[in-house]
Formats: sequence, C-alpha cells, structure tokens
Amino acid sequence: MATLKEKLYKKIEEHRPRTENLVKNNSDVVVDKITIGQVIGGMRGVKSLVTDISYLDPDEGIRYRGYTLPEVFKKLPKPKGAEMPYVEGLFYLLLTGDIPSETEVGEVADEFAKRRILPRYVYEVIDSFPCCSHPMTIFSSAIMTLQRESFFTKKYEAGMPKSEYWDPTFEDAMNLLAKLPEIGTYIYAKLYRDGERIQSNPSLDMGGNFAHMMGIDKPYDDVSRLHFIIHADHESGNVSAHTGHLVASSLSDVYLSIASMINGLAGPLHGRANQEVLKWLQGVYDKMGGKIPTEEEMRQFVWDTLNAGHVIPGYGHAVLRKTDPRYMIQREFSLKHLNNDALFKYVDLLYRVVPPILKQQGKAKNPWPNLDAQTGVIQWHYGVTEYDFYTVLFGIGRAIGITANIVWDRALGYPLERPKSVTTEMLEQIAQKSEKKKQ
Ligand code: CMX
Repeated sequence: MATLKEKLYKKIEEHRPRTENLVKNNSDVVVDKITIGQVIGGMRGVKSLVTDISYLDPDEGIRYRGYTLPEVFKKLPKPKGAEMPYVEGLFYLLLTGDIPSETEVGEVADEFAKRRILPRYVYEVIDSFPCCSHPMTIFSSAIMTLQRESFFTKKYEAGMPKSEYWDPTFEDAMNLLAKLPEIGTYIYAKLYRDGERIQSNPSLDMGGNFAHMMGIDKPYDDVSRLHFIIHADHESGNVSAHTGHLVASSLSDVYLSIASMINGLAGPLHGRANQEVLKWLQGVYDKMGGKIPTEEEMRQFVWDTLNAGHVIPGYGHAVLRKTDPRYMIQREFSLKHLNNDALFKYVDLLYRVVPPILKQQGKAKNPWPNLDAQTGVIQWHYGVTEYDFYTVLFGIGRAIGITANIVWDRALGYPLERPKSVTTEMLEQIAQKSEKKKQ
C-alpha cells in the first residue's frame, strides 16, 4: 500500500501539468469582471482564488473534493461503533481527493499518534498567559511558539529547490495537526479546570482522543468528529482560509500561516460567532428565567437586537443563500441526541422566527442560519459551557482544510499573493467615465 505521502506525490505529479498549461497557454483568458461595489465591499463574489480542496455553492453549500457533506459522512470509514467518521479520513480525502480505506485511515491516525507530543515550552507559554486572555489568543500564540520546529523553514534555509517545497510543508502540516488537540485541551484545562490535564491516549483516533482529553464521555467523541469535519474547509475566500493562503504565499511556514488564520477566525463576524450565539441565547434564557419563550416573545428579542444595531449571530452568510448544510447536519444530530435540551428548543424556535424577520428587515442577503447557530448548543449540552472556548474548537477543525490547501499551494508553486489597490479618487474618476458613457 502506498503511504499518504507517496499517494500525494503521485497526485501532485499528475496535477502540475494542468496548472502549468493554464499559466502558459491561457493566462490572458478573462475569468471575471470587478465592480466598484465589489472593490469597496470586501471583494464579494470576485473569482480570484483557486483551490481544488473544496467548493462552496451558494444554494447547495460546501462540497469537499466534489462530495456533499452527507456523502462525506456516508463514505468515510468510521471507528468501530461510532456514528461519525474518522477525522483522519477527512484529511486524507482533502489532500488526495480519494476516499481512504480503513487501513489508509489507520496509517494517518498512527502518524498523528506518533507526532502528538508537545514540547515542554508550549505548556510553559500557555501557563504564562495573564488572566482573562481569550483562548484564541493563547491558541494562536501556542502555535507560533512551535514555529521553531518547522521543517520547511530549516530546509528553505538550507537551499531546498522549489519543486520540493510541498514535502516539508506536508511534514509540518502532519506535525501541527497532530498537536492541535493537545494544545486545545491543555488551554481548556488551564483556563477552566485548574490546569488538571488528562494525558492523551495514542490508541484513540483524533475525535476519540479529543473527547478523552476533555474528560467527556460518549457520544462526545462523535460530537468532536462531527465538529472537526464540518468546520474543516469552506473554499478559499473566507477570512480564515484566505488568511492562511495569503500568509503562506510569502513562504511563511505552516505554523506562521495557521497562527494567522486563527487570528482571522477569532473575529465575531467569522468563527467567534459561535461564542456570540451562546452569549445571546444565555441573555434570552436569563430574561425568561429558563422558561421557553413563546414565538411572539422570541420575535421581540430578535427585533430588540436588530433595533439596537446588532446582528443576529449565527444567521446570514457572505456566499450561502440557503440554510447551511453544516447547520442541518448538527440539527439532525441535535434532534436525535438533544431533543429535550432547553437551549436546543431556543435554537429550534429561532430557526422558525429569525428568517422571516431578517427578510422583513430587508438587509441581510441571506436570512438563513449558518453553522455557528448550532455549534455552541451541542457543546453546552455535553458540559462545555465556557463559550469563549468554542472558536478554538472551530480552529482545530479549520486547520485541517487550510493545511491541505497550503500543501497544494506549495506543490503547484502558487506565487506571492499581491492584488492591486486604487485610491477613492481613482474610483470616482472611473465612476464619472462610466456615467458619461451612459449619457
Ligand atoms: N443580522 C442582522 N443583520 C445582518 C445579518 C444578521 N445575521 N447578516 C447580514 N446582516 C446585514 C449586514 O450587517 C449588512 O448591513 P449593513 O448594510 O448595515 O452593513 C447587510 O445585512 C448586508 O449584509 P450581507 O451582504 O447579507 O452579509 P455580508 O456578506 O456583509 O456578511 C456575515 C456576512 C456572515 C458577516 C453577516 O451575515 C453577519 O454579520 N452574520 C452574523 C454573524 C455570523 O453569524 N457570522 C458567522 C458566519 C459564518 C462563519 O464564518 O463562521
């Protein structure tokens, strides 16, 4: 059997001529036009990035390597007795485009187990953080601390040729992914469990081991697998994926790039929305004294939030125009496992109440829920009530997709990213010219 790395090498060799051909023979072909609205409006919808790892259709949602999420959950191998597949299998799929066999998944799981141990200095850095630091700040810094281990940087300094960049990048990706659950759970232990750490169990898969280190019984292992898989990738233009790619494009290594993407993920309009959802729900819960609000009461809470000039966290999306399938998969899990949970009842009620209100308000282009509307409630149900921590969980999952992307960025020799900026005056001149043409 070919190892993951051997298979990846073969896939890279097959793919390189396709990219070379596009660059050599089709560089002038127009892909998209760009309007002033897009230039000022955060480049929404401009087709200017390339990735084969995942594709986001506005109506259908995410596909990983061509597979919808329900297909991914059906096709990937599962640990014995588990409801959810191996996270390791997803990494294999994202890297190679192939659904792995049990043996191939086992190989990745063994590699992660071998590479999981954290150097002592990472614990010391986490320990030294001042009180009240946000877990995402600690997470990003812990990853940065590991940068001294980068194989890519060592080989680059030794004069490695460009064609080999992907190889130590792959090694860095494997090493970092293996360590992220250890870092995340230690931050959790440090902040919320008086530093009482549960040692990892190398015989468990990534999701199982994460649940074990969090000290939470089944089915939290399946919750972790589900969570890491649905958060892994969302094509290349979202803040975290784009940041990871952008920073890597300067040949910063995986550690520098992933710490940067974590910083982008930490914002409330992106990954931190899952924390904001729980905070918002808790506010409603407290005002209601734990009672389930009526639809009318819930509508009033939503309008109060909008009228105060705030967004409804967990709703809306820059690309999606339908309910996020990542929301639906978590909803299905919740209907099965959390049906009597009070907070889930709130979430369920919101699903009925919020979209018509956002439509009536007429601002949000997408009134439907995104994945963050569900994530925190599942964590809360299984005892992870410290909602500051939720974006760290998102970050562990997202690193799987972004490292896969960075390995391919290196394999295909994507260049330094460097779009061009213009001044407001230049845009005004372009607008005036366009007006004159119309007259
Ligand atoms: N509640 C209230 N207003 C909303 C809204 C929401 N959930 N979603 C969008 N709007 C508003 C925007 O704030 C914007 O208002 P202004 O014109 O006053 O600035 C208007 O509707 C148009 O926005 P849009 O084009 O529909 O959405 P964007 O592409 O600009 O932003 C997003 C997308 C996700 C940032 C936005 O929908 C939002 O703020 N949602 C709440 C936060 C959230 O859930 N983020 C997580 C997204 C998923 C993830 O990345 O993790």
